[in-house]
Amino acid sequence: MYESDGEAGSSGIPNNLDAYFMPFTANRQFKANPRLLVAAEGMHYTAHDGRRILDGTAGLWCVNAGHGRKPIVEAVQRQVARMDYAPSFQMGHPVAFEAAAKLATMLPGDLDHVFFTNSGSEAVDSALKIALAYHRVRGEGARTRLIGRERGYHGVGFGGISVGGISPNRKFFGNLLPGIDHLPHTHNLEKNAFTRGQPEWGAHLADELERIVALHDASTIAAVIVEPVAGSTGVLVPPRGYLEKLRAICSKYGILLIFDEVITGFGRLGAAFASEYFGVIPDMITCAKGISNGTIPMGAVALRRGLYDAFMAAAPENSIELFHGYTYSGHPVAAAAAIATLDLYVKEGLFQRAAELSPYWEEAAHAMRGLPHVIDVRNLGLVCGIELEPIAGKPTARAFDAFLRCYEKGLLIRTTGDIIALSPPLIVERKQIDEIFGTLESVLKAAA
Ligand code: PXG
Repeated sequence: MYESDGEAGSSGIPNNLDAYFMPFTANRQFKANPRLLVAAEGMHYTAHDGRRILDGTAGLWCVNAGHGRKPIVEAVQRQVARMDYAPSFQMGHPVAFEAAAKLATMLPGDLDHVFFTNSGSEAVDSALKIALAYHRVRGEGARTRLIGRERGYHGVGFGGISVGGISPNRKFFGNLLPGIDHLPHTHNLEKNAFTRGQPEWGAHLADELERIVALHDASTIAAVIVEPVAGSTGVLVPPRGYLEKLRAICSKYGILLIFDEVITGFGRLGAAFASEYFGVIPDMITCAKGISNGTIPMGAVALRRGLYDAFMAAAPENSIELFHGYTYSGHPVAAAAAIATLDLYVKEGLFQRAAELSPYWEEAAHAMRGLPHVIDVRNLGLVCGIELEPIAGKPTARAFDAFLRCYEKGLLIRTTGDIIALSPPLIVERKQIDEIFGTLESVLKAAA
């Protein structure tokens, strides 16, 4: 049972749940029946009532090396004791430089410069700003349009929700950024349901970018941003050839291509980045989550060398090249966590491990086909989406019910709409894969 600092009642639940306005949560429903996690180790959480919960989602897609990993915990402890904080404007500290250099060795192609943020949302807004500023410093300041995609999730900053394609994340928040357009999403159950890996149908949807360019003219477009595999809206795997086409069209028109790899980075697909997995090199990569294994908040924008060089070439040596940054850019404790995390990924070969496990994962996921209300299963690397037929008039209810039942049975899954998303830590064992899908199977059968 969880021992609190005196604020919790005998149930292990804090006496006051009211003050905390919870993010992306049905606050009143949650507070009426709270689900609290109080400890974590390896593949498991401990719930407030003492139950062990198998983590089928790596937290929120971030704890790729598993929970409570000693080398990361100790690196954080050492760093916070040695130096808690140092300013990052016109000052520096060694740990941030080391973290950037280490990350650069992991990045594909000539993406070898790194700008640090504290989250994926900040990474996205930073990348969009860098894109605008890059064109401006090169004398193409008319390139101000940003192109996102329907069903894209790029965090919750104004830039991210503007290029994002999720209606509820946009409609409450006014006018958003001007000068945005969207590619169509690639999800199509009629053509692609139950595809293993990348679907054959849909590469032509990238040609919509040609239509958008024809409408606005390339000279007004700064960047295209997409998730290589869309995570939050339910694991949408790119059709074969789709990302290659986007790359070719962007190159043809001098438009920057940004891959938002907040979820796909750090081994989720069985390679360091999706960019490496698909063999398509963008101009910038945004990442976060797995960069520090979720221990300390951190995000980053990786840039190709030419972009960094353009900023350096455009301004006199004593002037600031990019008027952007955060108090906590390259925070020493986050940077220490990142260094230890990246070392651990390499030492344990976790990306390779994900690649080796992915056929087993694929089999286990597709065994869900035929269960009640399952209308699609899709997968890549160590991620899968299982789409359920919505209950008429009650969208999201069926998947949320499965989430609650799984939690009761000691399994954490994630749902979005009526889609179940699974993305375990990369240390997952085969028997735990069996347990994840075994529990899910029993829940889907029981709910039928
Ligand atoms: N881009 C992508 C592709 C993401 O998936 C963000 C940006 C924003 O990152 P921050 O660190 O600002 O949250 C994300 C975040 C889910 C879920 O269950 C996904 C995210 C966050 C929380 C829940 O789908 N992705």
